[in-house]
Amino acid sequence: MRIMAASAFNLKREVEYGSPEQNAAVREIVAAVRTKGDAALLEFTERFDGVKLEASGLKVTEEEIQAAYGQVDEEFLAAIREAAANIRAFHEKQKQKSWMEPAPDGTLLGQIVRPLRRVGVYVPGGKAAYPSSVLMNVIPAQVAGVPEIVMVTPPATGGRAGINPYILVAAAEAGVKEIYRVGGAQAIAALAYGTETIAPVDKICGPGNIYVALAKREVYGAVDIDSIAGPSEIVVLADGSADPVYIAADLLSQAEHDEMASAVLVTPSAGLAKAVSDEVERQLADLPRAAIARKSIVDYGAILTVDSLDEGIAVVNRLAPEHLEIMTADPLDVAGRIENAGAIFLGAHSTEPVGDYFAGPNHILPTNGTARFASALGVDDFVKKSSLIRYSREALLKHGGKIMALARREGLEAHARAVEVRLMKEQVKDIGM
Ligand code: HSO
Ligand code: ZN
Repeated sequence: MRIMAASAFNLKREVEYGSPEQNAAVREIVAAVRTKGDAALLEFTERFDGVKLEASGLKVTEEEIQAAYGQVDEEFLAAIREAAANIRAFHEKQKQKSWMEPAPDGTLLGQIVRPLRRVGVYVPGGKAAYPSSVLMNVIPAQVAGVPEIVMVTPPATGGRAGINPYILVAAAEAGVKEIYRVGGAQAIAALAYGTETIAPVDKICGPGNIYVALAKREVYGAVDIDSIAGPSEIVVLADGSADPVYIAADLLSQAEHDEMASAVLVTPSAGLAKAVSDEVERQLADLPRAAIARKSIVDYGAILTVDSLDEGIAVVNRLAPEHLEIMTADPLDVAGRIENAGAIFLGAHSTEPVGDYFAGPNHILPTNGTARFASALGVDDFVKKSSLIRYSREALLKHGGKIMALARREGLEAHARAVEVRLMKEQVKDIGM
């Protein structure tokens, strides 16, 4: 792994906006689904997934879900159940309450928090189909109180209409009752605009390939979407006391996600830098996904040397990583000085997979430096708020003049008069005429 001065490192990955051809293809698919509904879904499913379906085959049946339970092992089932319980418990703490505040003059102000009515979760097919991500998308929506959560996922390619049993079991365990066998841009269009079989949703979330990402951008506005995730990132901030074997393992755990993933160590210890570099090489040797991990390490990975822990903290804040692991003498103290990071893992035993799968916090996190302003997916992403305003007669008499003054300065006379008609009538009553 390259070892370099932190000042020389610049993690720049272009956000993918797709080629003009890809954009045009997506626009065409979305328009076709919007006008032709199920017929277009079936046509695209045959063309892109090589699977010929009837409209009645779009919905995954209860029997298929039960059959999926027969295909997964007990160890997986027990682990995913415990993970789901942890994720649920963590997100319960994020819930915001509606509130109302009356004032002595009869004014009442407040905010009503309500869940979105219907949410669609996209789950990619193939190798990137992660049961853990099903839980991370679905559970916050459920905790928010969303009554209808639907999932879409492409059928296995090459004529088999089946869906990965681990995905189906994760969905069922999370409580999803409505699953459709459709993927790609066509699935996003169906969720946004609805078809004969799939009712439209209010928000679409979940990761997907470039066509899915472009389709989400295309339908944004008609529905809400989550942020479009970039490749995974890990930064480890460690001093000379940290174990190089652990650090190398953790860097590789994220490098194996994607050739464009980024794994970075920041350290003031030259000894640790060298030891981790050697250890990464050693561990790469027998990693099943070594080809992907190696490319990620070579292209986007680095060991950054700094003069002090303080400089290391400044570097981390500049990188604003999706995941940060702190392996120093006092990790909690360092965490207090981190301004930008999606999730922070403290100490030698909090390896990132603990959070990816099990601890409870969400693993859908801001990437590509967006931790400067964005947060983990959570309950807030599945609620909306209505403001509540009640003015009493007394309050309007007291403040009406100020409101009229503001309205007239904006040249909005009808606004002023909506107040004025009330003031006139009420003042007339007061004088007793
Ligand atoms: N590290 C990924 C999440 C994940 N890891 C899913 C394993 N499965 C992005 O935070
Ligand atoms: Zn991961």
